[in-house]
Amino acid sequence: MSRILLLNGPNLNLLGTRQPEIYGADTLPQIEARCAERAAGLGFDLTARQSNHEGALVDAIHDARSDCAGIVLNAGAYTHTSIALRDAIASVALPTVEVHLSNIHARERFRHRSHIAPVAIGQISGFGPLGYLLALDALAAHIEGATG
Ligand code: CA2
Repeated sequence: MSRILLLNGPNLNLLGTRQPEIYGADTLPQIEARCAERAAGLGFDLTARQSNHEGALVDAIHDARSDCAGIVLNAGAYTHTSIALRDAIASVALPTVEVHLSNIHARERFRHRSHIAPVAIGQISGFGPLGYLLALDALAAHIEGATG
């Protein structure tokens, strides 16, 4: 079975503990479990990883080359700062869907710019944890050739 990498960046391990009005009440393990179920329904295995460290996220993206058909990525604040993550996505050339729990375009100006967006096949932002499931649907459809 093909595999998808679900990769979450800095501070997302704290989901469900603070700022539920922005990021929702679900914990990351709950989100990961729901994503694994959704992926299985779509015919994919799921590897879920999270790190607070930029280099570890780059390594996870590189590792995905060996066994993954695509990536769902919430790079957290690195979205707005990291050329290294952008380059990693571009270099592995795996279809990547960018996800944000909050609507980054409706928040502070510094969150409006994404370095990931130009190398992603699309961005889902503002739908809370549902966004991860929508991203899996979109990525599976893309991998199966149903979309551009
Ligand atoms: O909306 C998103 O998913 C973000 O990627 C979340 C990042 C933020 O820097 C991006 O601009 C948008 C921050 C994640 C912080 O996660 C927390 C979780 C629990 C409590 C506090 C922060």
